[in-house]
Amino acid sequence: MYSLKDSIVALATSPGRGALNVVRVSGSDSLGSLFVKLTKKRRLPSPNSSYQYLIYSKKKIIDQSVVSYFEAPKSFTGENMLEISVHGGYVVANQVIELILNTGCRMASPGEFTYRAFINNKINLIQAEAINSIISSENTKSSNLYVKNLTGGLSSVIDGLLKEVKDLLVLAEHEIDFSEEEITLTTKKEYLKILKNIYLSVASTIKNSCYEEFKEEPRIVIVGRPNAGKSSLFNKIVGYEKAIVTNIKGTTRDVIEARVTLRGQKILLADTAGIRTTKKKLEKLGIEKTQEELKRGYLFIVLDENSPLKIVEEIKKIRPRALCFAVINKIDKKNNSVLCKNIDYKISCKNNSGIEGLLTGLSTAVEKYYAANYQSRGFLVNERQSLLLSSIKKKTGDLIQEYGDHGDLVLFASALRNILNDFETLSRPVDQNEILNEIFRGFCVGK
Ligand SMILES: Nc1nc2c(ncn2[C@@H]2O[C@H](COP(=O)(O)OP(=O)(O)OP(=O)(O)O)[C@@H](O)[C@H]2O)c(=O)[nH]1
Ligand SMILES: [Mg+2]
Repeated sequence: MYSLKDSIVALATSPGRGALNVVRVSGSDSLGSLFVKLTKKRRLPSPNSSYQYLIYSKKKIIDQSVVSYFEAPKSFTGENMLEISVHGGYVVANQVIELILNTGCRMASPGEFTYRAFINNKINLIQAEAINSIISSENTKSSNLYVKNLTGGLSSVIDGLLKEVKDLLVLAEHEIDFSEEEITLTTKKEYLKILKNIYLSVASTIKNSCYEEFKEEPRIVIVGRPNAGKSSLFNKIVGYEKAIVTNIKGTTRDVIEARVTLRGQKILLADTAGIRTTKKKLEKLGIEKTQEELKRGYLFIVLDENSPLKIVEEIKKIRPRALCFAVINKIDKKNNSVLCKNIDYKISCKNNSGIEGLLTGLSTAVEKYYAANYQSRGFLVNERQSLLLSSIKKKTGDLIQEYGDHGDLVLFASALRNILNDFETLSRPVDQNEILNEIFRGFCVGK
């Protein structure tokens, strides 16, 4: 794992053009000499403060920046830290990092700042994972739930349960060491009662967590007759000409997919082959694929120049509760504005009219999708956490059964130790380099 001896430096922001870049330094050493070298001031400012400084490379000013100084243990890593906000772009931050490297700091590896925060007991493993998940979150709902993991939610539940298991183990081990004459023994019934409560809490935490849903963004499928303008609309939403658009009917054959962020929410948009009866083999195959899409889409944008309602009916035959937007396209052509009964949106991909309204409708539907999947759940767990929680639930359930049968306290304590170990792996693994390696290496540099 990472060495904790050296001071480390890294760019905390994404490299490239932007207003600001933040260079982070963390170390157990005083960062005084480094600060003095960069700013030509006599000493570090008072802890937990931010001031504006000129930054020097030898005698040359290279930037005007804001430096925040955090003194251990009151910092993200629990060590002394400097956060230097320089102007954005490719040049200044690299110059500053270069200067810092020349003072004996080394470049941080991915996740090394968070690793130090973990080692210094500023956060537990669930919180460390939450930080990484927030950074890579692609929709507001999951991000909000991960913030809850970070600020206590899941980790306080796990830590609470961990303590209960530990207390129970201490009690059992204590009784194993003493005889009946020396202390009042806890009854088998009492042990089982405490263990059952732990089991129920784990079960309800699992029930109250979502994992699978997190991976799936809502699948929004554009369907309709050939030439309705499906690919044109698809390209509009995606933001570039991803799908081929021609005036030849049956242009699109394969299902074309794109992951798009629609007003802050991730969606998977699919363009399909136009539905019609045809003898052309390739087009037929494409239409079969469209039929498959009808079975799995969350929302269908049913597009037609005149009447999308017939296809809406066809979809409803297969999926009675499917969400369908009946959309008329090409309203720039005069004759299309007439037939408008039961139509949700009238648009023109050619002159952009009605597109914003359609996007608003879509984003409201997507909001509902995420709300249904996330709002009823309290926690969002990753695969590692999900597997461990299931294993704990199984082991606890088995132990209730087995101890109920044999009543042997030594066996009980040994199985309980195993459960405690799983809890610790979840939030604060002791000496499990492999797990830590895997988790922190998945971070970005500077975090
Ligand atoms: N006037 C007008 N033409 C449009 C509009 N939208 C698309 N078109 C044209 O309609 C033709 C078909 O567009 P596509 O986007 O390829 O239609 P499609 O539904 O994907 O067609 P297939 O893939 O063959 O099923 C093209 O010539 C487009 O330029 C519109 O809003 N107004
Ligand atoms: Mg097409």
